[in-house]
Amino acid sequence: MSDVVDYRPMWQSLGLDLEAHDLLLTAIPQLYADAYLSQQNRPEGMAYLDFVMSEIHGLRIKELQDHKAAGGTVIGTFCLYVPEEIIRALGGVAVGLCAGAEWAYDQVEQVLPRNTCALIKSFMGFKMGRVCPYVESADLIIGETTCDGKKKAYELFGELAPLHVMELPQMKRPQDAALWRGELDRLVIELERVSGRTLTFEALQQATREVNAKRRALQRLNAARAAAPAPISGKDALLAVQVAFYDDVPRFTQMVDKIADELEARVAAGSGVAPADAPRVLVTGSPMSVPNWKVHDLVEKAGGVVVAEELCTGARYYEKLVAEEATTTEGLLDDIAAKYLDINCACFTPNPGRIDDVLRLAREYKADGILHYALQFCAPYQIEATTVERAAREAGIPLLRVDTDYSMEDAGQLGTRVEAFLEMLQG
Ligand code: BJ8
Repeated sequence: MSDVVDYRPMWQSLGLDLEAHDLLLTAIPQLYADAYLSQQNRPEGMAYLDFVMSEIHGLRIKELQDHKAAGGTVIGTFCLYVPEEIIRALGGVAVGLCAGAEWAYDQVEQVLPRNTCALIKSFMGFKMGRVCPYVESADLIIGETTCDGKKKAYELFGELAPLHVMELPQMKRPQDAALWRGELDRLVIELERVSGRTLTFEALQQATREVNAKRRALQRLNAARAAAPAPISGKDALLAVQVAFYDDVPRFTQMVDKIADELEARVAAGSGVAPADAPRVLVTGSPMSVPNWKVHDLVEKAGGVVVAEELCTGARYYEKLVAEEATTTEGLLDDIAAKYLDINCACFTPNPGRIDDVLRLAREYKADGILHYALQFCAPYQIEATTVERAAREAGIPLLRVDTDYSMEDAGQLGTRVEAFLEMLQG
């Protein structure tokens, strides 16, 4: 946090538990320093993301308060299927609320079973423990019917915060697409109510262009990772997508484009962050929210390099764009609905698109191996791991399955498995 500005009055006005919040703010910089600042030869442009991280509960929250004071709204989201374009077009700033750290589990386990995935326990814990200024800044939080755990947890979460739940179908047939399109209309009505504004074509078109530009910048940054040696660590690339969920969109786009310029120059010069023969790993599975850097950290500290993520905090976030040619609001909403339904989450059945994506990304990024990461008790990803593993075997790509949570208790054991996997890849 900044040494200069005292944010405590702001946190207090948001209703945070200041003592608990202090504890959280002591833990994250240590984690960050160990995982991030210890890296060698990072792109200079990463200084921006270091700064954003250092102000994650400070300056960015102040910006959100200023935005609200100027008549805008802050809208919290938990899932990639929630269209940021519509939120922005109605004067909202979208902020991703998934949390990647254990918090207030003693309180959470009074209302949720212990064997609930860490992502759900964590978002409930951040709310029940009153330590997240993003949750407390939100005028509305949007949930979605993805996995059963989230769906049922939202019923309890909705008792604590203003919540709107979108019904996400679990198949991709024409009738499912029609249902989903209707859910976008329902979202527009709810956001118009909360913002007091009316959706216009011009605003939706501009928001679509801005969010696409953000995705294009991330596409550029990530495309450079296909080179050997990799010009940026997997950890840094993961951080860029994590920050994309809550940073100011045009500013973030500009800064990521600068990092991409730097990476393209590194590729041209043949310089990188790891030796050219370092084992290259594709990571696929459950999302990784800040400050969940555990798996990338283990791989890269063991001498490997993560070159791509088939994750919601990875390619699923930036690969697909919304078509920009529509000339009416309805047409744009159709295109937004189509783009978002085209995300391949394991909550869908069947989900062949994800298998195709994993194999394609492994090829494009010249991965030597695939690490399948699932949160414990995340049935969709833990079960789909079997299908991914079979496909990888058929394609001749070694795969390591890692089921874990947010604690560091298994780090030693996981580290040993990761090291053995990397050795095998080096053959
Ligand atoms: S689009 S991955 S963000 S639903 S980890 S809560 S699935 S039990 S988060 Fe997700 Fe949207 Fe899909 Fe992405 Fe359930 Fe699994 Fe927990 Fe999960």
